[in-house]
Amino acid sequence: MSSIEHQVQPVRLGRGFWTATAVLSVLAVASIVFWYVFPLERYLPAAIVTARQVDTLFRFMAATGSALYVFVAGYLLYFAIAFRARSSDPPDAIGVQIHDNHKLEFWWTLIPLLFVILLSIVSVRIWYEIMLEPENGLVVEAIGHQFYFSFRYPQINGELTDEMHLPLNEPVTLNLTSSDVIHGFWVPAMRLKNDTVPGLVTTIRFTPRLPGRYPIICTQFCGVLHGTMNKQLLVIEDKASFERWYRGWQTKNAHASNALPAAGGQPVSLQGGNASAGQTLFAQKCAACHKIAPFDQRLVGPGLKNVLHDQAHPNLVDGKPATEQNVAGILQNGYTGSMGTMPNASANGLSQQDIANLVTYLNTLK
Ligand code: HEC
Ligand SMILES: [Cu+2]
Repeated sequence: MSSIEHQVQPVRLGRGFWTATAVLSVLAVASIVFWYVFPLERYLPAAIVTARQVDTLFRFMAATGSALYVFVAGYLLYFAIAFRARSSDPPDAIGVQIHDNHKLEFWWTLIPLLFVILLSIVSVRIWYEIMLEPENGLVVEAIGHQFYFSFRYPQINGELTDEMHLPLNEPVTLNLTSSDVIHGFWVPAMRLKNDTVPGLVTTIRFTPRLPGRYPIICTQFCGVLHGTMNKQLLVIEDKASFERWYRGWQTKNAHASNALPAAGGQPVSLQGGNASAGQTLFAQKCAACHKIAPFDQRLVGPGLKNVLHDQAHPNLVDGKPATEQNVAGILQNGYTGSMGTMPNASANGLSQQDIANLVTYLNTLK
């Protein structure tokens, strides 16, 4: 028998094939059931409302993925064994060469196509639920540093560097940014994760639903001590405990705002400030680093549109209340904080009159 004749033998799928199919079907169904009964939340609590939606998506993908894997890997094994070379085969025997099977090709295109469409519908629905979290509520900032996260809260001076506390069942808007390199803010229990990028503010919204203490982990390799950025905790607690914690920090950090701005010990005189001269100066000396836009819209430094009239940021970056005198203090002395360095008056080439003009101008913006 020549090897050419050998090639045209039709392939027969015997009893073995149907047995294998039955076994694989049982395994596939078992893997689907496994993912739907597996107690995910026992191993990874769902700390926020939308965490459960993400779990729904995860279960769906894991179940369908495992079932698919069972069939692909199972048939691969079955065919490798069923069609193996036998010792009775001639030494030059080659396997059956098959071209084109329109029926098979039709189904293996259609089924994955339908599956991918279904997957995108489920994903988009869940994505919308995550994006549609309420916009009001507590606004918190988390800032990545080498090698820790710091947190800013409305009406608490300065930055907190130990834990991030949030009240139960209240919508949160979390603004993320970085002071040095790219970090990744990840709380596995929230199922949400976002990079913190210098010069950019990204926002995530969520509602805590389960009290507890959950690790915050950095997910971008950010330097030698990157691996240590998993020590801080997100603490979700009832409203009363949160209020106690919040007031505690307000009192503890209160002194920061009581210090007077010093221009070499002397307050800067704001007499005779001219707003339009200030506006011109701003375009020349400040616009490279600041937009006339809300605080969160950063270039290098924060947006300055509401700097003197911002309910959400009653304090300046140095923790002092947003008064004309304190803004003048920052222009005079500069300030290095979590976002970078605001140059002082001599670096910016500002006279006392320039400072008065700039502050007067900033005060006209709302
Ligand atoms: C090289 C970039 C740079 C330039 C130029 C610059 N700033 Fe800044 N400024 C910053 C940074 C960065 C911060 C925030 C510092 C921090 O908290 O880390 C800041 C903070 C401030 C703040 C405090 C804002 C707040 O909400 O607390 C004010 C006000 C301010 N700058 C005004 C000005 C003015 C007016 C000028 C122009 C004379 C100017 N800056 C020029 C980088 C700059
Ligand atoms: Cu990091």
